[in-house]
Amino acid sequence: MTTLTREDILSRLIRQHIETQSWGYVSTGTRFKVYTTPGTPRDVWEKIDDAALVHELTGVAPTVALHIPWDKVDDYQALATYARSKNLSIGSISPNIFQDDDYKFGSFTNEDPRIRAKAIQHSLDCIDVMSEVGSTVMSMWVADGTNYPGQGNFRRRRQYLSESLQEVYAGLSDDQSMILEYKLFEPAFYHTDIADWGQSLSFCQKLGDKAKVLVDLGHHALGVNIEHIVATLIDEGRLGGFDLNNKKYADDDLFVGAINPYEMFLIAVELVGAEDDPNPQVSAAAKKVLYKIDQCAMVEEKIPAMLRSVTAMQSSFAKALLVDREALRSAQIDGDVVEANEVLVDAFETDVRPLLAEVRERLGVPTNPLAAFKNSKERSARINDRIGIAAGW
Ligand code: LRH
Ligand code: MN
Repeated sequence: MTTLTREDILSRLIRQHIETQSWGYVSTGTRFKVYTTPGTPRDVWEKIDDAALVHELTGVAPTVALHIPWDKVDDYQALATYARSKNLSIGSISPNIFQDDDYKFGSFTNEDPRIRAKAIQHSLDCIDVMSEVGSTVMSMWVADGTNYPGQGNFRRRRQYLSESLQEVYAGLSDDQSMILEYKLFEPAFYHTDIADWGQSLSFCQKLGDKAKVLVDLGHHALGVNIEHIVATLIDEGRLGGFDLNNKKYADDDLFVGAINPYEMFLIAVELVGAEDDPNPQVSAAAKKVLYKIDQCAMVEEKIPAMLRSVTAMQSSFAKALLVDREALRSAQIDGDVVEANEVLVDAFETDVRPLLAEVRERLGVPTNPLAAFKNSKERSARINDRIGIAAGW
């Protein structure tokens, strides 16, 4: 088994930090339909209430990501104070440069300099929001792309994008950073300007040290080896964070571990290995990686779906911490292929529920957060009290 002591593993799991996302608590759907669910928040304050409840029930979700303008308020300091009163902090801030009508033909890549300037100004305004709420991470997704060959000039767009990102990057203060997301397709269906990890990495390297890559687990072509991408980005010192969810086909945004928990485990193996890397730069960078949920509960209740994702992340990391890395290394060096895989699978197939129950006891939270919520008055109160239009995106 692992060379880590039980106490090592328990203390690592107790310190785990999973950031939930405000838009994971509201009505979202597909282009075909957005269903509502009883008890859904009606505004950002109720989104904060739900994120705070998820932290209260798990002990490892102390921050919530906001998306602007979905979470726009007149007084962001009041919002941060409200969150703190609920034992929660505001986490990363996402500018929305994909829903305004002006962005029909792109935001940072638009041929019209006035529209590029508009997207840049919105992003700079989001940096002001970060300063007001005490957030240090800008989570940037550029949805820009085209639907048909010939519609756009790849290199001219790349030039516009690079210039736009530089203007936003220049607005960051020393303690603020940017994580740059990539996505293979959707909403664009022919090309996307930041379509894969390599394209995001090349922009980040051009921007500077405060720019790193954001890996959304739903943004790859089928069959792509995400744990290998993660290892590569760790090696480049440019892994900034994750948008955590799960998928069967495309950007399905299902909850973590619902379809492929083994993949999430293999990704966690790369991460805990990096946290313990003898190279202090690698381990320090690995300990700064942001784990942010980015899912859409389209037909299921939002809080249970969020609890499923947070506890699935705890399970993936608990199993990854159980990997006997010395046995793995010697099997790899000896070319003992079957043994090497066996070492991993042995950890993956270990029942970590007793270990996680102990983590939760030490955190003073329910040993089964999902069951605790289901039987709670919190759930029934939300269903009974939250009358009126549910928030959505
Ligand atoms: C794009 C994305 C991005 C968010 C959006 C809500 O698919 O993953 O991270 O801004 O979802
Ligand atoms: Mn995402």
